[in-house]
Amino acid sequence: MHIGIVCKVIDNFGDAGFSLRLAKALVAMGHSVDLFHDEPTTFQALYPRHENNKLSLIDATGIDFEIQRLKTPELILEPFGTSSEQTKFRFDSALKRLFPETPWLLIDYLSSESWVESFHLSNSADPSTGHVTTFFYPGFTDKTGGLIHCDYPTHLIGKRAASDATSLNIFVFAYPNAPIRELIDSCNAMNTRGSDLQIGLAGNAAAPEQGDCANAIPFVAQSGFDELLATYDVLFVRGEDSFVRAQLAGKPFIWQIYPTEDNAHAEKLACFFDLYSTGLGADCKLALWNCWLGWNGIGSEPMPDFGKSWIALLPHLPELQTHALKWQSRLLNGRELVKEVLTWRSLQTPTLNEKPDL
Ligand code: TRH
Repeated sequence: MHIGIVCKVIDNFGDAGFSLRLAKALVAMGHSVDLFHDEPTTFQALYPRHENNKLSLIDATGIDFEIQRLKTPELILEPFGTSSEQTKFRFDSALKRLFPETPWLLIDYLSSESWVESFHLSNSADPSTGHVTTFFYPGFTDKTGGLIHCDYPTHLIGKRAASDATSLNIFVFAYPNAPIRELIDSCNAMNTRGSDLQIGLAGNAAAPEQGDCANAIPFVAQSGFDELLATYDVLFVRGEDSFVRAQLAGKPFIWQIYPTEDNAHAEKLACFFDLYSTGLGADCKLALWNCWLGWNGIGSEPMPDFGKSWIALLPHLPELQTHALKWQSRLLNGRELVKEVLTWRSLQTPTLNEKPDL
């Protein structure tokens, strides 16, 4: 099947990262994909080499859709539904005009809030054009669209952290407002007392200072990201895609959620934590939650020193590691997003637009 993916990059790496992962997984299943995007620099960083002829990355800002000869897609996927005025180039509109009969699936943000189950696979018709969009919700339960995990490298599954009790490699991929300095300072202090904590700072984190137990990690292509995470013992991740990959890695992790202006992210963080932490002992759960809150800057001012929450978490890492492997197995045996998308498409016959009841 030939599939179109519409990716409008709002910021950072997540919009492009998710779209690319989806495209590569579809191609690995034998489909061909045109991935239309508006941010060549970001895609260049994530996908520096042309790895497969069946995947075309198309800079939609540089083409005229009316004259371009495009192969008709049998399915169009629009991750994150950024077709609003947020983005400058409305190439989603051009594709809707060119291919009005193609089933269109809008893949929304990942959330563990309970409402996503009832909205998953609901339809909406544009009153002015009649174009039908179906809303697909990724998630952690069997009533959602699941997560992309078909691409997780099998040789990395079930790997335990290599380090002993005093040595720990910590991966940090965070937004600039995270208390990174407090994390580094507390690790520096632990090391003076005989520990061996080392921090790898990914993304555009500020450069470490002299004497810090931290170093900057060069950006790796997305195809090397899982391998990179696998070399660390604890993962600080953010947004959506690295958050999911940390869970698939089966490691203890601290999630910095993408902050929204309406503060809805605090509720989302708590919903996921409730789900994830089920089965942890009370002390471990509290220590982890304190770290998540502090790392996200959520709570009443003045915020407690993050370094203290972090140090309080360290004795719980063995329990968290065992828990993380159980969670990894639960996800890998749970719903797989790419398969769910294809199953949905196989049920759209002839197409949604031709269905008389819509
Ligand atoms: O970069 P993110 O914060 O992305 C986002 C965006 O803010 C976006 O608007 C929002 O929609 C989303 O979060 C929820 O974090 P995320 O989602 O983890 O994406 C990062 C991607 O970058 C992911 O695919 C992994 C990849 N990556 C690499 O391939 N190599 C690297 O070295 C690093 C650090 C990341």
